[in-house]
Amino acid sequence: MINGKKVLFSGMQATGNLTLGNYLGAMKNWVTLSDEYECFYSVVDMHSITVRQDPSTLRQRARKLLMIYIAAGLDPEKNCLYYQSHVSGHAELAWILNCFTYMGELNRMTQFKDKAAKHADNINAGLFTYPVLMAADILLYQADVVPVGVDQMQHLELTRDIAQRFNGIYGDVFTVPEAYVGKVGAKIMSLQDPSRKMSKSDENPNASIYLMDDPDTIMRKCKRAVTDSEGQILYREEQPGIRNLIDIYSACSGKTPEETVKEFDGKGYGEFKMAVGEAVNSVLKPLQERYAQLEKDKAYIDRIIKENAEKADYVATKTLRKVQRKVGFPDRIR
Ligand code: ATP
Ligand code: LTN
Repeated sequence: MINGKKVLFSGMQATGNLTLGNYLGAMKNWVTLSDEYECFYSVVDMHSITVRQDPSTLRQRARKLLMIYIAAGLDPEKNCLYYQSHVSGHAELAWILNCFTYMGELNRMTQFKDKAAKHADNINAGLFTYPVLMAADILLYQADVVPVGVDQMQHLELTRDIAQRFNGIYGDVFTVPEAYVGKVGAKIMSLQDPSRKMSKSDENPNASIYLMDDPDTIMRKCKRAVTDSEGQILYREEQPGIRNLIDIYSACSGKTPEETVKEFDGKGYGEFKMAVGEAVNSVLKPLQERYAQLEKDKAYIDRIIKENAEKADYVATKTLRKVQRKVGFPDRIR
């Protein structure tokens, strides 16, 4: 508990161009939950270097991502938005937790297997212990809840196992966190192949809507979205393309999929696709406008970065000192 509220932690990597999937699956829920919890949203740049990065691109993208957090509606005066690399406790706790995590557990992680296959020339130890750093992120802030998309559930289970193992040995040190997965939009699919998830690393630009796409591009991508020849707008497995568009429309307009189906009963695909494009634009336009404003205000963003890093560091250090004592490191002499 901080300020009488439960704690929420989540993070996103600053790699690639953010998609509508990232927004509807993760960021939109962050905004909804931000009043109820004391929130920490990190730009996890330390996770990014598990895959080779160009330094200046990484720096630019990290700053952009932080501004997108704000543009998406997270008030940086109320929510702690910060860079992971500015708080040294993440690396320090990760080291300790590495000594409480088994090789066998890390070997089972499907994201490691996928990324190792994708980057066969650089299977580094950081890629392997990535989930331990993620556990450290969450446990440092004693988070009660962690909103993520479905693909991160396995890492969250491991975090819970590590926390329980540590608590079993040393007493109640860590809060054991719960995952939060949203109801609508938890898995947005590719517009060109609705059997695959919309991903920022897709080579085909028509497969994803990017958060910074202009209105005409968004309309064009929606019009070209792969559907079927059934001719009916129904929410069912047999029509994965239409189902995905219903998910997108519902998530953007705040309706349930059932309400959307009713609204478009008897209408054609062309008309529906136009409505989807307009709904996406109505969500992304204000985000893009706020982002353009923020880009002009360097001093404001710099102040946010500095103040929030200090706030995060204060909370993180409190947990870290407790953990260091528990494992038997000597006290610091003041
Ligand atoms: P990559 O395509 O490079 O694997 P990614 O697009 O999956 O990246 P991440 O940085 O791994 O993005 O994910 C950030 C957050 O967005 C996570 O919480 C993830 O679950 C969520 N997310 C990513 N893609 C989607 C999607 N298509 N639908 C819903 N949520 C998503
Ligand atoms: N592994 C996550 C990003 C991430 C994260 C976290 C999410 C790193 N640390 C802590 C939630 C909580 C990803 O690839 N999407």
